Amino acid sequence: MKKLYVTRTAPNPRKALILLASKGIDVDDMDDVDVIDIDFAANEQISAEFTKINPMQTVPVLTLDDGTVLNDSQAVCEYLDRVYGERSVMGNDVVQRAQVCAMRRIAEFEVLYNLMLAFQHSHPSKAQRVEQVPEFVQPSIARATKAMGYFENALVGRDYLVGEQLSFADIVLYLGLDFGKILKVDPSKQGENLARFYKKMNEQFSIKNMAKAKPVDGSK
Ligand SMILES: N[C@@H](CCC(=O)N[C@@H](CS)C(=O)NCC(=O)O)C(=O)O
Repeated sequence: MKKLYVTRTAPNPRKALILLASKGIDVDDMDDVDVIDIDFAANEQISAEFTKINPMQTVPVLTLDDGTVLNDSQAVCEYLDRVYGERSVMGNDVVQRAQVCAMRRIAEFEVLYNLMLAFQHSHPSKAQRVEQVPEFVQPSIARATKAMGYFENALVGRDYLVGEQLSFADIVLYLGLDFGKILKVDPSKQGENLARFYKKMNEQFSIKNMAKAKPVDGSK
């Protein structure tokens, strides 16, 4: 059985969960994948058991039947995209794949990464993991919001960043915008096109809307 280690509230594992959901696949209902929830509040990501699986102590991680360990969200998503569902969210042809790659990297490195940096350097829960430099926080947020302007323009007259269908670039941009809320960067105030894009993505892929239905007795 393959194992997918995730924390359902964290952006990088959410990439994998949203990718599957966008293909109509319920991660908790896959025949050949067991989902293992890693609880950050209990520091499970730094436990000895999990460190053996991923010495980087991060999620997501996908382990395959032959023992292969994929310990990076892009690698996990490339694998899931090729193996499950009909349509690739990485692009329908060579040019689209390249366009999705470009947009995804800009969304990742300029928006999501800078906001994650701001969070890591400011949030008490990250103090043990990161040598916090408070001076990083505001410039990182400013860099992320500046890049949002690029996406605001890219979305003029369009529902998606590339082509006519949702791609992985949209998923990463959405996660960047959503993560901004933790740092009080309101995704509905970064331009009308981004606001429209965020609202539509959030209706489908918010943490709340994707929450695992738990039995009332809490046995699962
Ligand atoms: N390059 C890695 C980074 C993954 C990453 O940073 N994941 C975060 C969650 S979004 C994590 O596991 N953090 C652990 C922690 O903060 O202790 C990837 O994209 O998979």
